[in-house]
Amino acid sequence: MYINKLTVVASLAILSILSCKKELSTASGSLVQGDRLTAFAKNLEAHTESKVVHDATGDSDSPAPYMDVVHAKVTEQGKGTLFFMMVLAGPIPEQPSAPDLLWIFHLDTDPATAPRGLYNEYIVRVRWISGAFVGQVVDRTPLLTGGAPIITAVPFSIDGRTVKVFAHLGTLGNPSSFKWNAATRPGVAVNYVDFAPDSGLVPWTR
Ligand SMILES: [Ca+2]
Repeated sequence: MYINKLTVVASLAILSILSCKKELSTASGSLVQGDRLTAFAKNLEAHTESKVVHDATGDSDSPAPYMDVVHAKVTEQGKGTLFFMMVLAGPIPEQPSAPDLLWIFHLDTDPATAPRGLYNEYIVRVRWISGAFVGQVVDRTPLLTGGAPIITAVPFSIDGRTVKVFAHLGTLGNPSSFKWNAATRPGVAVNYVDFAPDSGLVPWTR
């Protein structure tokens, strides 16, 4: 009985290490952190959490702490639903004074295409516009054939300094993998004020 249990545990550990090695080959090393385990285990944990990005506090071009990304994460939650989370340096006001604010995830689902010259085929975002918050997926792929982006409303939440958005993989073209970043900007026609990571994209694979 004990031997069987040990065998199972050992097998799981091997599977875990193999899985981590697989992720290591695609992950960008400096993007992830773990803080609870030994150095060796920390490395393993970092690989398994390769969809997490930590970003510096205070590096935003906006003085508003709620436009300063400090943490972002993309995980699959339930069958076919992606959970996007962004943590900011300060809480988002219930009624921001700015007319337009965006907390954005850019998704590059096809490295071979660049709708309107940009790398990202999809945008997942929470937007403060016209006096209300909305959660949206923006499908930019129609731009490749002269069409207009398709905007779909999706569930979202704001809890203090944490923004969450939920999107079905179907609204994102059912990708088996993609690369992403998180960003903030005070309006769609002005510069971004913060990116996480500062440069490059984070791989996500089912
Ligand atoms: Ca930041």
